[in-house]
Amino acid sequence: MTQPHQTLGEYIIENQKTFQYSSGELSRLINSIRLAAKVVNHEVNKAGLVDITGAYGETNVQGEDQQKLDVLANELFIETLINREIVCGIASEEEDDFITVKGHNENHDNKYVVLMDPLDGSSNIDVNVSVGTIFSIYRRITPAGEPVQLKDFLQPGHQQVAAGYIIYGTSTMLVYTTGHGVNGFTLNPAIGTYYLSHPNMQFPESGRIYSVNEGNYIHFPIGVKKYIKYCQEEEGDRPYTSRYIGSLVSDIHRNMIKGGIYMYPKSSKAENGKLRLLYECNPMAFIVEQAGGKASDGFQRIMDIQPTELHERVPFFCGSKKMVEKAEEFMSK
Ligand code: P6P
Repeated sequence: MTQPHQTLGEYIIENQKTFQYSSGELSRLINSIRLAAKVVNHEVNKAGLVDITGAYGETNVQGEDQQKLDVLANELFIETLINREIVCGIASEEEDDFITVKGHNENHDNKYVVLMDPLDGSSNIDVNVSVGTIFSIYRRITPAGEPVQLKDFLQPGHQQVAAGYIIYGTSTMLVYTTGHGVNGFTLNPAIGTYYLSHPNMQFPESGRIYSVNEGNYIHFPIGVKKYIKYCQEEEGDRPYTSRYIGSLVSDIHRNMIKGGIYMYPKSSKAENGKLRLLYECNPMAFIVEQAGGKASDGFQRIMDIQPTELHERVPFFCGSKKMVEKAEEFMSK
């Protein structure tokens, strides 16, 4: 009989000592995300069956129609994180401002802040395309005991202590890093347990997949246009294959397994691109770099960017190291 895969719980306990500041709180934080993800997974998987899909009739701070599952996922993760009394603050794509969280005795002693996109790619829900949750975890930099402040959330990505995503696809996976490599856990929905299915994930150094919304081609900077044409030329291992799901977690997860580059460049329609630095680009960049890949805005490392506001957007080039470097070469000319 093959050795059963390690469960997420067993993995966390075994690697507890490698967590920086291993007071067990980060483990409990990851566990709370694991629990909320199971509930969201249940709701996402039955979305077509009950009147829970479709727009919620509200728009979020991004001006995007809020899908009902967006709102539900946001509320579920916030509630779970607050109940576990580990975080002092939460920021979410679905919340205009950050949420201050008090501890059990009304104090502000909790050490961590969580930033998240509770359900990225939610416009895909009604067409049954996979979506994802993205989370980013920092230690607060303001003194414990005081209410969390905006500066606790505006830390550069290289300060993250953990980051991860859940992909609600043909199977549900939790993929995360605490700075010691990237591991993927697949949920067995029958028993509600995650198993270590993808240990030590490595981003292939190169690949033959490029992911970009080519419908925006005419609006891209000339360097991006020239890189896309480079991908399409008949030479060596090119032309590459174009694969774009329109769901960030799905596109990057596929490229991390097969090799490839994901691009959301700036354009004449969106001067800083579309993706948010704090709860989309930074966590994905942490994961991609920990797996040996690269993530930049076309010019500088994503995780070195000093954030200035919660919902700021940045251009995003992310994936196989050699492919990102080639794209940056075209951008620099
Ligand atoms: P476009 C989903 O809304 C999202 O934030 C990412 O998940 C996805 O990669 C991107 O936007 C798709 O944007 O403009 O190509 O539809």
